[in-house]
Amino acid sequence: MSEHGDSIAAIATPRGSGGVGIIRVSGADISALLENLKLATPVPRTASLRKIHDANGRLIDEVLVLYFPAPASFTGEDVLELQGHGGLVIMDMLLERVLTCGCRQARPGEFSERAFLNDKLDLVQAEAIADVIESHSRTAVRGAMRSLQGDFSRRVHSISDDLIHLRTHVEAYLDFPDEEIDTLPSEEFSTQCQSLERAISELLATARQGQMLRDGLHLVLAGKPNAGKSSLLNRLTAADTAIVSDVPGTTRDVIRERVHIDGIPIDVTDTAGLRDTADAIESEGVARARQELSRADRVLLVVDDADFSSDLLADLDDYLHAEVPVTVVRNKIDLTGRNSQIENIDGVDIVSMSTRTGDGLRLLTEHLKQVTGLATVPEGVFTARQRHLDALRRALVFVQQGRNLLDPPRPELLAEELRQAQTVLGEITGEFTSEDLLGEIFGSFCIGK
Ligand SMILES: Nc1nc2c(ncn2[C@@H]2O[C@H](COP(=O)(O)OP(=O)(O)OP(=O)(O)O)[C@@H](O)[C@H]2O)c(=O)[nH]1
Ligand SMILES: [Mg+2]
Repeated sequence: MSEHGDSIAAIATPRGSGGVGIIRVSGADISALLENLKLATPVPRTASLRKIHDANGRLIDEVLVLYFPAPASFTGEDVLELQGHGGLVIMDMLLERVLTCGCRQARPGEFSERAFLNDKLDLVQAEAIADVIESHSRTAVRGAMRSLQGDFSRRVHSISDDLIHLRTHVEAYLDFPDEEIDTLPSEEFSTQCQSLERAISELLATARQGQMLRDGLHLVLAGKPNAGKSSLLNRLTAADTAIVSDVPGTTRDVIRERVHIDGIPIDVTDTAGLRDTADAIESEGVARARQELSRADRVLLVVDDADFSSDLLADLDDYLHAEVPVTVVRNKIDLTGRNSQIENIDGVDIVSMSTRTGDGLRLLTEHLKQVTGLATVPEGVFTARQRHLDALRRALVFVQQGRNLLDPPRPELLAEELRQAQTVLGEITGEFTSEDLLGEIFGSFCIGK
């Protein structure tokens, strides 16, 4: 942690061979390190070519040195970057040399953690760094960059400011004797709470899209044996991912693949066909399928069009969870002669298609894009994480509960609910956070970040 201010070092570029490899160092004071490395203090923010020698004076590498003195650096401390030749061994030799000259190896995410602790970034922005690096689509990169630039944080702050304003107003009434409480402008408070609720709900909706953009839609393929689930997985991944055969009960293991549909990440999970079976292994497969069904964002219920009937759907109902939305796929229309189409019958989306010919596949993928809410990615969507959504939901509940305490007026309780709402919002940007949470967030970063 930064309160120690000790110097940390890590290889900041990926392990492997490349033109350039970078060693990053950060510390409250790196003058001792420079001295031990026999480097004259470099001109700040100017590249200079320097030789790095080992303890015996043998040349290790000639490197470009960049020096960012505190506080104008990424971490807010003195930062030194050594750009050497990007080879596995030479990078290890350089790092080892730096480590013996008064640094310790950085923990994963420790540079970003110091940047956060020194107020260079808030928590949302620090998380966005990881998201930018891990993004698998251009849309996700743009979303993560918006979070990194502070778009998400600004909206949290704006709600937080309104909350503080209302709190101050409400708290002004707390010291009033009971008889004067009648003067409490309950209606005005109620209106302000409602406008806060609206603002939080709107932010929640955008953040939900952002979370989908980052984590993807968790889609589970389910249905009777032989319906064509594995064939559909192979179509969606455009690869021979799962074994397909006309033997019912072919798939037993849960198979997960990530696909991108026009840049939208979708985690597709293929499962064992749902049926009662005496086969112990298949039965375990069905148990695992059930488990997957409970965790899905959406289920694609694949049925052989020849068997399609409302009875069949009712039959499978037992495996499904009321809160998980379902799209029915009437597969194998090449055999039944049905047209590919998408319909909504009694609120259930039904796609008719053939995984064999690919007819109707586009209807399905367009439908999946629609349900992610990312079909037309609105300008301004930013990446978000589950923990942000949880915090926004909790903040919303506190404000709603507060508003319910206005009739009869209980300003002290309202003030408490608003205080809690503000604390929860502060958890998003990191104004209020536990050591544990910070450890969890930064621990998931890679070393050198
Ligand atoms: N004609 C036709 N055959 C299909 C289609 N989709 C799948 N099949 C065939 O149906 C059989 C079963 O396909 P799978 O994809 O293995 O079915 P599954 O639902 O994964 O089956 P289990 O893993 O046993 O639960 C295979 O012989 C496929 O070639 C389709 O659209 N048209
Ligand atoms: Mg299968």
